[in-house]
Amino acid sequence: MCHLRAWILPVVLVAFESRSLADSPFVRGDTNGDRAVDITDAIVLMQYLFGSREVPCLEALDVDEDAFGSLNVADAISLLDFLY
Ligand SMILES: [Ca+2]
Ligand SMILES: [Ca+2]
Repeated sequence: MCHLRAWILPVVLVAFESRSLADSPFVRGDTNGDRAVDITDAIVLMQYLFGSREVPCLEALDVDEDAFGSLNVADAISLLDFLY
């Protein structure tokens, strides 16, 4: 029984590690693609909305995950609400 546990635990840990943030295709709200979500992302989102910036992943900008997947000021407000 102990041998079974010793074998299962590393497999479970590897399974959880494989779902880490680094392996996900994008982080919702990480608008600049640096794998962190902070105030810079809200600024980048607003810059994108007003046409002065390109972003690496449009899905990351849909912070509020509305039914239509639309990108607008509500996403920036949701991001700021999440941060503060
Ligand atoms: Ca970021
Ligand atoms: Ca949205």
